Amino acid sequence: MAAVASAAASKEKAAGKNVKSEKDQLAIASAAIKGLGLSDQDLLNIYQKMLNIRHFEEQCNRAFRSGRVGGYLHLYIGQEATSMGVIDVLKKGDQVLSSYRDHAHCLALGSDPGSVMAEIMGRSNGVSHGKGGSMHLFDKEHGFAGGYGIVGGNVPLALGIGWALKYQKTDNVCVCYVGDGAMNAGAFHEALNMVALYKLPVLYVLENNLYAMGTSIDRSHANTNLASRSDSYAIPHTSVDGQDYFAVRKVTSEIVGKMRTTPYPHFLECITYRYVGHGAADDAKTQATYRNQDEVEEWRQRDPLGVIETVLRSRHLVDDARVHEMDRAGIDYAHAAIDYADSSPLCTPEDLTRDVYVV
Ligand SMILES: Cc1ncc(C[n+]2csc(CCOP(=O)(O)OP(=O)(O)O)c2C)c(N)n1
Repeated sequence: MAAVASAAASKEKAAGKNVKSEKDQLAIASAAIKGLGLSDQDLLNIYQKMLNIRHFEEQCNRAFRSGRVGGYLHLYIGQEATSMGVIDVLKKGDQVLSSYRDHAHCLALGSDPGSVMAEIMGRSNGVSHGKGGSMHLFDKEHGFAGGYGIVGGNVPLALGIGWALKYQKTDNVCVCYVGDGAMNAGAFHEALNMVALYKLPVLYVLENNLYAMGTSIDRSHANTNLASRSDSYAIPHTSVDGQDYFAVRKVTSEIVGKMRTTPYPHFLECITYRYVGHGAADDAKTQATYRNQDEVEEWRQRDPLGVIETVLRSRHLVDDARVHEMDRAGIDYAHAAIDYADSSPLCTPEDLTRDVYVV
């Protein structure tokens, strides 16, 4: 319990950056919506997409609990605005890398939900042909350069992709998602130095959910102003409320717009929270050793879905019945993915050795 108490200061500080009155929240959203030129239909589509991703994750959890998902499963529930808000700015040819908490990034890019679920359940028609599972989704067609199980392992890979994009004289960018835990890996610092030295178009997106497994940021970072750590490598940084899709999208649109004309890295910190355990096997008892339920409930008040719903209601685009209908459509989306995966063939021993080497 001492650990929970000692972690409180930094966590409150980080969370406090996200606390706004409903009036302020709506004003921020209105300015972003106007600046981004989003129509009413766009707003409804964004809400539906986020509901789909949320229900997809809920169904993954059920599949895991019924023994249909082998290996690890890390859910993304609570962090949806950080994947969608960035990815919705991207265009064809841009590349995205994630960590092991990667389902939402792949889905936000437009991967087929059935094929993503099939991968998570080890089926041969999954996006990585059943060889990767939950942590190693990959979808070249949609610009998803992979989820990675090695913490920080994707950071130098983004440097390589950024180099290729610049060498090929494209105006594309590479987005690399990292967790706060990844920032203390050596490879993170080597890569950040080189990415700035070579002026590469790489956007590192820190999903600061305040914990790496059960370790709070102030127990693992000497400097808990995490974004400022990119100063050491002359990389500009921005911090944003990671629960607010509109705020994330607006700031990303500005950063990526500049990056396309003048390649240079940027470090974007999204302050967010996961409502569920680190992994699906991280139960309530384990979580109680590092955070208390009041904290989780506080963050739930700022659920990214709730933030969008408030905007939609204020514009009279939805009422209770419409919200219910859209939620139902999200459940159907997730069930269809599960049904597809359940009826798909399991990865065979032959599948495991196919496509391993390319000559
Ligand atoms: C190199 C390496 N060391 C340790 C681990 C074990 N591990 C898995 S997840 C994790 C915590 C990472 O936390 P963070 O980067 O904040 O991401 P989050 O889980 O919050 O999304 C650790 C230490 C690993 N996968 N890779």
